[in-house]
Amino acid sequence: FKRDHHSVGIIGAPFSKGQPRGGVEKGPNVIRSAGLADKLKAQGCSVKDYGNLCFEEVPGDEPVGRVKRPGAVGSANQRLAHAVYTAKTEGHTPLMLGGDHSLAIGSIHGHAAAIPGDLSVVWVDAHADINTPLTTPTGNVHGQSMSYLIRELQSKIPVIPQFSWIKPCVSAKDIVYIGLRDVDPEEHYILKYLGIKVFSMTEVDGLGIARVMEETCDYLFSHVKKPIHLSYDIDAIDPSLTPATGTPAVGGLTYREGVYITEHICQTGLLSAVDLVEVNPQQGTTEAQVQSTVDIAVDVLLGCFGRRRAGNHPADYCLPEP
Ligand code: Z70
Ligand code: MN
Ligand code: MN
Ligand code: MN
Repeated sequence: FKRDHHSVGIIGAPFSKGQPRGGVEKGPNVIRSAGLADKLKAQGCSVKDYGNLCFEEVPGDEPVGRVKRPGAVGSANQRLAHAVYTAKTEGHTPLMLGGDHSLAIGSIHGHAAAIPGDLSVVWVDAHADINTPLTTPTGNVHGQSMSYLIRELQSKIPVIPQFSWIKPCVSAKDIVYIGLRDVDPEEHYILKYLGIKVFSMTEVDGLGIARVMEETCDYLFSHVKKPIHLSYDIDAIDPSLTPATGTPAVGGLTYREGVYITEHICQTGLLSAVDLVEVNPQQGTTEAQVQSTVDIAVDVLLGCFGRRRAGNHPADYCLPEP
């Protein structure tokens, strides 16, 4: 068991055009306002905040086929990929604060470019976000992110000029999903067709979260131990706890399951980059709903970077003597 002290590189990605609801672009600042950086420092991390990325307006951004806002989504993700690449190259563990989940395209792309070999992806979400541009029922790119990144799926992806910079960089065998409960039929077919490892809420119920995480790591480590990209959609957690999100789905992870996932991945010592996405303060009905969502997002991130519920103390702590 290892718990190295990360240097966290925070990258704010205030972007919402991978889905239709406004407000998710406020995610980075509300998560910062909950004291994320100070809390990370208090548990022994060093923190570099790269600030928020600026995304360009793309006039006349008409759909390509079903895919909505291809210009804005393509450009934002290209900028994010560069930012994640830079943070990683400068020795930090990139922490991308979204924004919507289309941003995983740029985040994973930049991460993959910055490391010598392949990475693995742990995708914690109510949704699989693996529709292709030809299967998407909505055209929203946040429901398609993984399809652009998986090597084995590329023959099924039509050309989208604004996405031509994206090079598929993840193998289907290096992906684990946790928390799924709202999967389109075409997505379910893709997951089976590619043989992707899935721990849906049914497996979380049947095995318990401890066995799910053990099996996740056994599966990912069965060949070489690759750096882990954790892409965490806050809607994986039950909407009674994290209601301020765009597409809440009942029957989600408990607070304890949601945090256990991060504690377990942290102690592998392989966590190499993190996304926390889909916190939308405009989707909460009350201030308390927003606060609960943001506080839980922060606890998820503290778990990623070393917080343990049993308590923590500095490695060099000495008891005061009278
Ligand atoms: C739906 C689609 C969705 C969130 C993805 C997914 C919808 N299958 N919602 N992520 N938060 O539009 O492709
Ligand atoms: Mn998602
Ligand atoms: Mn690489
Ligand atoms: Mn989701």
